[in-house]
Amino acid sequence: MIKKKLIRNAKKVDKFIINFLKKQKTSSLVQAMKYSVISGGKKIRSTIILDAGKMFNIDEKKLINVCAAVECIHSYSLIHDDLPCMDNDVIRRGKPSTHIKYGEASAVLAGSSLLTLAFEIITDKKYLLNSKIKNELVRTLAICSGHTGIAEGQELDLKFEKKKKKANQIIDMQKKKTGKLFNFCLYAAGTVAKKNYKEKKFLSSLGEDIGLLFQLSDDFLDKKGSRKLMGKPVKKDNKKGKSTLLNLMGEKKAYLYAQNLKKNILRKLEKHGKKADELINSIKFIFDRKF
Ligand code: GRG
Repeated sequence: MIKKKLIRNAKKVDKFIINFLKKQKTSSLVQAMKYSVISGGKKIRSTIILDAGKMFNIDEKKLINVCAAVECIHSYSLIHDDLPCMDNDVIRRGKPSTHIKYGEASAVLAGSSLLTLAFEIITDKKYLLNSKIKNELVRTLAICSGHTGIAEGQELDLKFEKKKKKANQIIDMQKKKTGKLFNFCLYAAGTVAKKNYKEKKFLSSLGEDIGLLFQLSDDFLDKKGSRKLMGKPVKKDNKKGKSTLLNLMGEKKAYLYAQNLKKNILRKLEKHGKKADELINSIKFIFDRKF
């Protein structure tokens, strides 16, 4: 069931991005951008956005730009993450990483172009949201991505290598590196649904917890998962001396921590009743996933 939903949503987002790029002037970077963002990955963040939209009765058409923008930022972060100066990974989504396929310079530029494309997509004239909402989406996406968000998370992740860090430092780093984009996913659905400040704050924090859960399962999959299903090399975290909760606490304690985190997330969604069913299914997938 969840697999079908992921594929259906990924197709919609891919189609949107292809059409968006088609309407722009072309460039020598488009191929590398498409290589990274189209037909690659689970597009789980888009599914989370659309699930949250269902909770608030929002038409998918009102969220598709947000999904596409988030996937552009996500793919950008993966291109840069794979570079030799960062995690130095040569395989991503079962194929050569973007810098292996197109060279480092083009990969850096394709990544940067996906970052800016995200903002072009949200501010597009044809995206029929009022300017105030678009402005809020742009501002929040920028904050979540930049030096207090994903970029800082990545900086800390690299700095923490081979260092003994405390649980709260690792949680803070992972909530930035991975959690901030999930934070934005829920916040954006709340913003389009015109929720009040308190509700949006609640959604941000819930999204960040979902992101942390996602990262925890990623760390487990690095240790115990299949390279084939993951589409990327596994068993790297130990070799690189990555600071993860799994490395710090050991399997049993880290699993209990993740299980508890999942329970708390699901409890917070109870107030939305059946309308949260799709989101709940996706969160269960995040916890149990094998890819
Ligand atoms: C975004 C401003 C900005 C800077 C980028 C390089 C970098 C700074 C950040 C890296 C962040 C990173 C790699 C976080 C890990 C998140 C994670 C677990 C990614 C894997 O996500 P999946 O499984 O990937 O959703 P697919 O392939 O399915 O899309």
